[in-house]
Amino acid sequence: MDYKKGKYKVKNIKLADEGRKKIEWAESRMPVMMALRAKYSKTKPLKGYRIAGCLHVTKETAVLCETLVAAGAKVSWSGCNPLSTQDDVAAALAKNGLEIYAWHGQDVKDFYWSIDRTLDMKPNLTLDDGADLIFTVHKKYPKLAKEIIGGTEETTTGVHRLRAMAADGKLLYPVIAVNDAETKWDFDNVYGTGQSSIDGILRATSVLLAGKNFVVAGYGHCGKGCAMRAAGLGANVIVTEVKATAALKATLEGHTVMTMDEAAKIGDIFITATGVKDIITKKHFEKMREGAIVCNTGHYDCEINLNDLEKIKKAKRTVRPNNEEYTLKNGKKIYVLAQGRLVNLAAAEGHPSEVMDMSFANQFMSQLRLAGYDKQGILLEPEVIDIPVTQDQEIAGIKLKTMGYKIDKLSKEQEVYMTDYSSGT
Ligand code: 3DD
Repeated sequence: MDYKKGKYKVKNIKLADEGRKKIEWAESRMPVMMALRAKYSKTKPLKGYRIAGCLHVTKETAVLCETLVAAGAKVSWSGCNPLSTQDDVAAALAKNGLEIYAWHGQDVKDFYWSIDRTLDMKPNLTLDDGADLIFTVHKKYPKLAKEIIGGTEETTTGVHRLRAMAADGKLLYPVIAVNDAETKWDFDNVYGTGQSSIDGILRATSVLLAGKNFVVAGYGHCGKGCAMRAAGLGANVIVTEVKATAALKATLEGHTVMTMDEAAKIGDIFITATGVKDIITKKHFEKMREGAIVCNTGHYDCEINLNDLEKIKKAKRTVRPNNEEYTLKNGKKIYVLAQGRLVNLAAAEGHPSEVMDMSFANQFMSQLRLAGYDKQGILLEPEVIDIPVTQDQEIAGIKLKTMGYKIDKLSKEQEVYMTDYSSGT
């Protein structure tokens, strides 16, 4: 398609060549996705399907988008966070004919305008990260929801919201919980978030982590990854939690556990990874040390209460890209990264390609699964659906193979033994 006639709105189409080099870099590190693209570009099982996507526009997402198109789908895309779009990647996608509405630094109006544009093509499949697209369909286009076969959801926060909606009987079409796939949750959320969040902090501050008191709020998969990688760089990791078992796991990993009220007094760097609002508020800011750095790696920007900070500041200025210095009335300076939005995608490039390879293989295969049900005339209940266990093993198997690893196989006798409850010691 001649991009001059194409439907898109990006920051600057001239950035396309730079973006294309980043996408090629990602392709060379996403062997599972490229294997799926090679396989399904021949049979085009998504021909006739229209996918509206709302997911961070990164070099890895570009590989997902172009693989969906290669498999025959018509795709229209928006970013799922106002600060996470990589403008050169968006330009490269537009120049290659993808319908895309995404640019870095959108305001909330732009953000929802972009989602609306992706719905102009009347999708029959949706692909979300944080469920803003599916909620827009439910709120503004309930009639369109009736035409939608199903959707997929990338992130923990989004799956939580959708499960609550389904429990309320409000979900209008089935959604596959991509986040809950073992080959997403146990890899992307832990190893991806761990590395990319540190990446964002270092790009925005270039501080030494060794010896610093590094406070992680939330010890779920994401918090665990951040704690692990900060400890690896020599930081003293402090974990705050509300769930006893999670806090206990943190102590057994060698991290210190305390309340945020206590951690606020001694922390040098704070990162929130809870999915809950108001984790760091006025009373915490007022206790913080001079020069404390505060950031978030949760999906929404609700975890650090910036309204509270505005109330107790006497000055604010941007000191580095994605790094705002707040001078408080008590004279101390606090540094907030990426305006409290997810620091890994707003101040860096998100998770590395190698780990997104598996997350997006789950997205791609889940879209194929929904199209497959449709072709068989199977109407699914409007609920949240899990990934089949076999899919996790299949994706992990392809990944291992591309890394040159071989694993053992159970013999027939061993398989029998596994299910034979009669044999004991
Ligand atoms: N996310 C993290 N890194 C990403 C990347 N490089 N491209 C696209 C999306 C990316 C966020 C989500 O994949 C997922 O980790 C989440 O749970 O939000």
